[in-house]
Formats: sequence, C-alpha cells, structure tokens
Amino acid sequence: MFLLWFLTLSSLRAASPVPPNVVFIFADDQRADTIAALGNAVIKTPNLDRLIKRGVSFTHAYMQGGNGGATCVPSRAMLLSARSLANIDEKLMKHETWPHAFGEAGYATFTAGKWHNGPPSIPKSFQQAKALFVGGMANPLKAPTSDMLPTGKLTPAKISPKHLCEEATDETLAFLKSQDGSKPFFSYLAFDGPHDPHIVPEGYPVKYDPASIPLPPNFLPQHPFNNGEMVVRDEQLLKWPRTPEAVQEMLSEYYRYISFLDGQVGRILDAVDASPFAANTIVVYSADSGVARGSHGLIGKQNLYEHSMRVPLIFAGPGIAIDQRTTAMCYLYDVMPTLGKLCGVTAPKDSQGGEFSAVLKNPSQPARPFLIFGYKSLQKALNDGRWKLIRYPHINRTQLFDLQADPHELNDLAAAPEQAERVKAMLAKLGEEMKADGDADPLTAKTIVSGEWVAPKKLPKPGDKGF
Ligand SMILES: [Ca+2]
Repeated sequence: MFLLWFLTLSSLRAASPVPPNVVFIFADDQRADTIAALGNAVIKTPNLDRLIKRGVSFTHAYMQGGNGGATCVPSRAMLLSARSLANIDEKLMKHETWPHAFGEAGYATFTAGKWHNGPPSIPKSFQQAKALFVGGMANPLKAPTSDMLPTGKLTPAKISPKHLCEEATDETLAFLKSQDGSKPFFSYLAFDGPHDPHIVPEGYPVKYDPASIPLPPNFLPQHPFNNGEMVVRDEQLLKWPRTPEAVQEMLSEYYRYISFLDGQVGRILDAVDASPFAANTIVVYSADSGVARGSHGLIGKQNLYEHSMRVPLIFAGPGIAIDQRTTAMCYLYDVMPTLGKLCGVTAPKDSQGGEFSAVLKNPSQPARPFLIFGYKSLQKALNDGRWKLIRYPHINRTQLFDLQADPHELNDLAAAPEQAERVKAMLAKLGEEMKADGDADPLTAKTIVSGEWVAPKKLPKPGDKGF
C-alpha cells in the first residue's frame, strides 16, 4: 500500500514539470530602437544582443500612456497589476499584484532598484526587496536606497558608493546565489536608467562621439504645434529650437548609459548561465517607456508617438522560440499574464492583461488587433497595426499616419480627402474603445485653445502652472 502511494506520488511528480524561474529586468525610459541586434548601427549592447539571440523579441510592444508627466508611475502600476491606464491604482494597493500571485503560487519573490508606486505596496507585492530607490529623480551615483525588513518596513535611506543600477544588480546577484532550488523564484530588477540625468560611473570606458550619432529620422527643432505638454519638465532638458548638435550630445550620453546598463544585464546573464537553474529560467527584458530625445522636436515621453510609447520586450528561456522577432502587438500590461501562463501561476482576479505565450512559441501568431493610448486628457491614440490616429482634444486636431509606409510618423495624412472616411471611422473606434475601457475623456475638449505655440523666453519653474 505504501509502495503504491509512493509510486503514484513519484509519477505525479515526474509528470508535473518544475515551474520555471523568472529573471525580469526593467529599464527606465529606453527607446525600442536603442539595441544593436534590433537594428541600431551605432550603439553597443552585446548582452542584450546575446539575450535577443536566445529568444523572442517583440518589435511592437507598447506602454499605454500616463496621467501626468511622471509616466514611470502608471507604467509600473500597469505592468505589475496588469491593468489598463484607465483602471490602475498608481499606489498598487487596490488590486492584487502579479508578483504577489507568484508568491502565493509558491515562488520566492524578490525586487531591487526603482520603486515609484509608494513603499506600502512593496511588501504587498514582494517577499524580499533590496537596494530600493523610492524617491524621485536623482543622480544615480548619489541616490539613497533602502532595504525592506521582514516586517515590511524600509531601513533608513543610505547613499551607496556605487551607481544605483550597479547596486541593484549586486543585490539581484546575491538573491540569485541564495537560491537552493527548493522553490522556483521570481526576481524583478528595475533600473533607474537610462532615465536622465545620464550619469555613469567615472571612467566607464564606452563612449560615443556625438558627431557619429545619426539624428533621429524624425528630428525637428520644435514640435509643430501645441500638444498640450510643451514645457513639461522633460521638455526643458534642451532649449528651443533643439539643435542637431545638442540632440547628438544628449544621445551620446543616453547611449553610453544604455551600454553601461547592458553591462549589468551581462552580469545577470552570466550568473544565470553559471547557475544550476540555467535551463529552467525565463529572462525578460523591457522598459517602462520610450522617450523622444529630439524626435518630433520633443525630448520626453509626454506624447504618443512611436518613439515614446514603443518599448523593448525580449523573452528567452524554456519553451520560447530562439532568435526570433515578432511584430505581434501588445501592451506592457500583457507581460505578467504571459509570464503567469508560462509559469502556471493563476491570474489575480483583477488582472486585465492578455496572455500571449502562443507568440513566444510561434512568433508569427498575432496578439492584440489594435491598441489605444492616452496622455492625460490632452492626447489619445488608436493604432490598428498599420494606421495610427492621434487626437488632441484641446486643440481639436487629429493626426493620421500610415505606419507601414511611414514608421517615423513624418507624413500626417489626416487632412487628405481620401483618408476622410478612415479618420472618421478611427475616431469613432477610438471613442468606443476608450468608453469600453472606462476612459471618459472627450475627444473634443469643451474649451478649444490655439494649436500655435511659441517657445517661452523664460522657462516656468517647478510649481508654476504648466511645469
Ligand atoms: Ca520612465
């Protein structure tokens, strides 16, 4: 009898595969076009390239938008709760998070690095947390970090002599090393970069000559009209008109920061490769948003153009196709449900994201048929895979781009008579989808202001209206 019980249990064990581990690395403000293996001829990202060769890279993964200038906050709330922009709690307290669900499913859960959704949601999401950066923007060489105590409280903030991203990587490596295989693990490392200020440790050897960096194909000295957020903090990082030289200088520092982070990714990949769980670990790399950096005359991510909304998204690991690209469209808030499916973790009841694990096996599979985006009540957009419509309710203006012929959104077709029907249909669809998602903002504002914009001679200060 005992033997029978033992044999049955053993065969059950043999039949159910060990759930894979997850190593998730999340960057901050990294454009999707800043990876060498995905087509950037200037930047050096040997470790991301190495990850790309092992897995599936989404070329059309997007963050959905923001309700304020600091889009880091809603982006992370969307990612971790798998809820859409109109339905998030930015403090991550109202809905169970996916990392918590991984913990409930028997995973050891860990985070290090940037956490901008308020300290109370850290213990609600993760069992362990180190080198947490819970403040606002800071020089990453002087950013104060805290660790989470077993009580869920944070230790007093301390300044590490290391770069914040290096310190968070060190802590992630220590966590990986501490794993004895008794449980699967979910590790989430959130870099504070390449968000500005673009600061790397002194003496970091990779450098880019600004003159060698091509301007973005959609570079402009100034955005052609008032998008409602022309002088937000990020837009003040460079003067108007933006000059090619200033943009190239900024991109050289931005690329250098990305190369530095790529080195941290390499340390993680090396550790996973050398570990006993190498074959059973899924590695994911993504970022909370893109950023303009001179595209369309903009610098920040408070706009709905592709450069600001599209994010890198790479999956590699067991059961995932090797060295493939997919054009399947998805939101960042679909990533955790997809990982949940791969790991056999049940979705939290409030999770809204889709799971696209089929794309990871067969990259020609579609994911979402269309996407909607929003930035405050000022900008709303619909992307159906080929056509993209952006609506600016406050100036009663619409843009239409054929992303297939014009991926850099240079040629606005909204006023072309042959596109009138399409504009009408897409506006109607955008309105319907916003309503279905719970976004009650109008597509034409009650008060229409002028779309003309003149760069201010004197910049507003923090706290002023419009900053
Ligand atoms: Ca960000």
